[in-house]
Amino acid sequence: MDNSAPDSEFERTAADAYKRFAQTAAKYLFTFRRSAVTCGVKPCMVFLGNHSSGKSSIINWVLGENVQDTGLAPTDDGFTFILYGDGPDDFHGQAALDRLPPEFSGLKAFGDMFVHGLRVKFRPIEFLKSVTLVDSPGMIDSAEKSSGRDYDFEGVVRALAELCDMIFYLFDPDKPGTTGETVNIFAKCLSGVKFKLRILLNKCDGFSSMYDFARTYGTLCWNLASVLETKDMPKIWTVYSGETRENAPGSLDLSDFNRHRDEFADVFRDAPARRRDNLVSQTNADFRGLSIRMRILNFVWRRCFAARAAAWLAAAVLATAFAWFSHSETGGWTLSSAAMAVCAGLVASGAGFLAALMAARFVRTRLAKRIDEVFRREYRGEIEVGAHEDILRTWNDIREETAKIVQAVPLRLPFFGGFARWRLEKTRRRLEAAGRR
Ligand SMILES: Nc1nc2c(ncn2[C@@H]2O[C@H](COP(=O)(O)OP(=O)(O)OP(=O)(O)O)[C@@H](O)[C@H]2O)c(=O)[nH]1
Ligand SMILES: [Mg+2]
Repeated sequence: MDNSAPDSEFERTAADAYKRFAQTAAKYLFTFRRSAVTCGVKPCMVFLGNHSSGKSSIINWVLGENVQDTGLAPTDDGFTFILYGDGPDDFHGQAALDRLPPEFSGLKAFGDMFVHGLRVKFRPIEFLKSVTLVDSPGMIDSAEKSSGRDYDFEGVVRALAELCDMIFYLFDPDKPGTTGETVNIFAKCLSGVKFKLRILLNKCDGFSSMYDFARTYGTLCWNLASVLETKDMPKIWTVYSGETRENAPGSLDLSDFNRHRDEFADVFRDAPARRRDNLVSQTNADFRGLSIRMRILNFVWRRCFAARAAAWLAAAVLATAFAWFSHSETGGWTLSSAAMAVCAGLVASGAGFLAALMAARFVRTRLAKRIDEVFRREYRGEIEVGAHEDILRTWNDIREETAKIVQAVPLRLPFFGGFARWRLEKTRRRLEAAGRR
């Protein structure tokens, strides 16, 4: 099945960089948001929203064919990828996962229950030659019994939000942003990827009056304001799916909704450029994040090394002092004084070992508590010259995890960590340059 688009030089450079630095990332316990880049993969659009908000219907409308089932009751219970294929072919579960581009292979980590619900549909539809669509199960209020999911739904949404190039978030007039799960997803899963978000108020053909529409639109804006951190109101496309409707006598004029629908359909034309932009910004964020993590952990490692060395040195001095004392007290080496010196040496080296352990632990606890200070100290130069917006944002994303690692996880880092970071920086600059071309 042909699911490829023309390779770009940037994709190849990025794919190569991810492969080369996978081991380094593992050493520094850094998880890339995008574990791999598959060259030539099509832009991917995911549809999220309340149950019955019309996700599947709008996908069918975009495709011009009824690919997805629709209905009033919660219809989709798993995620469905719709890709281009020579003939109609449906796959479920593990077979579906195996047919996804390798970029999505990390989804396996969400467990069997997620994989069981996964579907891949191949359709010979021209539109799918340029994009891949993902339909999702509708979000349900957590107060309702049926909202209990047997896999980490928010985790899957977060992973898809990272991997996909555009996120369409649908609301319908019945539930304009009032569902608990919707609020959660906005607050937790979409932070950092809101630039990919497109908000749709669907089923606009159902409004009976302007008053009705204004109240719903107002409620949606009110609810969004509490979860979106931006000061500006994002654009909300007011759309509906299905055939273009004529204005019914005495009902709301639909012409503006028709215009918005056309604008929404145009968004897909821009998809390849969007994928490239997303890849560029994601790889930048990934490699910048790894570089910061390396610099901070290398610093901590150096400090621990120094503390351990100091503890051992103290133990050695102690052992020598004991030996010297027993030698001078007895006026020369006797069997008993030599035995005493050996015993003192052993005790001192045991104490040295313990002291080294404790010193390293003390240093790590102290540095974990002052992790921001460590960061500011290491990045003093960059912060002083003012080119620090991106660095600060990336640090904000990884600081909590970095502090936990500094505090608790054993560090087995290379002695010349600075060299590995130099190599990484070189690759990062090459990626930046390739992204600008
Ligand atoms: N009037 C109107 N009804 C719509 C529109 N879109 C969907 N519907 C209806 O809304 C109901 C739910 O539509 P679906 O497309 O199944 O919604 P969904 O978001 O995929 O639902 P789940 O898969 O259960 O989350 C169906 O009965 C559709 O006919 C629309 O634009 N206008
Ligand atoms: Mg559906």
